[in-house]
Amino acid sequence: MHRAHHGRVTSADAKPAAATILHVDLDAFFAAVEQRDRPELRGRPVIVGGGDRNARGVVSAASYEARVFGVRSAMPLRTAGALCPQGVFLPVDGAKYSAVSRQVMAILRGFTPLVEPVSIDEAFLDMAGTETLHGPAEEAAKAIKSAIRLEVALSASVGVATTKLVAKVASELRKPDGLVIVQPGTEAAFLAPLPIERLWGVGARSRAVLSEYGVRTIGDLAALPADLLVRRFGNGGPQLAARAVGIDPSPVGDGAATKSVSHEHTFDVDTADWEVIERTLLALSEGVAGRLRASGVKAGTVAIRLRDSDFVTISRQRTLKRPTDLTEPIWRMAVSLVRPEVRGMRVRLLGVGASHLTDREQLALFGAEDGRQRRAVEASDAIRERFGTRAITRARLLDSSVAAPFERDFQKAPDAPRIGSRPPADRDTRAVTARAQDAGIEAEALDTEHPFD
Ligand code: DCP
Ligand code: MG
Repeated sequence: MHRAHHGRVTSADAKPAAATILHVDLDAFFAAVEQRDRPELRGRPVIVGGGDRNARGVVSAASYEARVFGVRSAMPLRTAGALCPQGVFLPVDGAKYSAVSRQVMAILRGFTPLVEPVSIDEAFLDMAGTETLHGPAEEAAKAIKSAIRLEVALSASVGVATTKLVAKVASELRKPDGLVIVQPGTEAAFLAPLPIERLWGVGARSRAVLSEYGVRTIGDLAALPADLLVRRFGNGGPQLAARAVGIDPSPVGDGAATKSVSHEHTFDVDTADWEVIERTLLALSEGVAGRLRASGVKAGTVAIRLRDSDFVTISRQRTLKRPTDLTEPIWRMAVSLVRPEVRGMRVRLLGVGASHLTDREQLALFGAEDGRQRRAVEASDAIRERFGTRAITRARLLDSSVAAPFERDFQKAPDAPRIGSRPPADRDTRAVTARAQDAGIEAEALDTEHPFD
């Protein structure tokens, strides 16, 4: 009889782990905030993004009234305008939404210290050990939903399960205002009938491979022979099989364990144009530096990742003279690491990462600060928070085809699960995919010191 010493008990003879993990996701977040603040918009189709049905750009959020017309996030505003002529189009008020986001995260932290924000409007919580305070996780979930309604007048959907993966799938199932509890031991049965698109962490590329085998539901995937998955997905195969039955060992982390941050961009068309490569590195470095600043840490090491048209991938990393959270030094280092490698290569993917993170306060003791540059950067962060990412963009980025990193910069750790040695672009969750269309960039924060494995 074997029982795990730590964490979840997995052996068959043991009692299944309790469902203590919650995934909380606000409903139609940006649109709901606008409807909250302007009662005349309640019950009407509200579309946030651009502020004008004829504007360029995409929909950030659509109220559920607008979704009836087929309007969705990441859809061009003009398409939304055509689908929903009576829609109310509003600009993105990034500062307001991030302030509300912070309020919501604070409410969540009132229920458990183990809160892992995933994006501006969603977080994982682990309620283990809070039962005497909040009762079983189901009760806690209800209390959290009412607290959010009472304190910030918004509605949230919650999934409760034994793993982050299943909780995430569960919260999406009955939106808006949903509460879905998946009892321990029923994870595989819960997932089986759902379309494979719902399986968090399985990207479009993997799905394309799986469709060759007629996989439409998560249950179809669970039924595939293990050796086939290994043949087609390598190291990722076993993890894919595990995810199909709801197994996900990743703990709810409060971000303290984040050891590196990275941003990646896959080009629509592979490029050998050094101008484009340099600009892309700048956009990526800006994203990485923004995330470092948001978490109050500096990086000692910069890493790059480079993939060519033949999918050959290389990583290089080098230590900085002094740790930084500024775009410029990260970009310079990234450029110097990439330059010698690209000769004639058609680049498919570029990544910039930062690791060996240290607390900013710790560093300030050593006086390793460039005051002027810091003040400029902090001013631009403030503007970014007030007006959204696009308000401030370096001249070099202006004519770039690469969008500025999405305004989640100031949020913590947007994270996509990693599946083994995953084929490229395989980590897109629904949320990350949607945003990646907006930003053209994927981001992650990892608990490893090697941003690119
Ligand atoms: N967002 C964005 N661009 C995207 C996707 C999302 O700007 N392509 C922003 C607007 C959303 C917020 O992030 O309101 C949260 O994203 P969600 O995916 O959680 O979408 P919603 O909260 O709007 O709707 P749902 O009720 O489906 O969660
Ligand atoms: Mg949401």
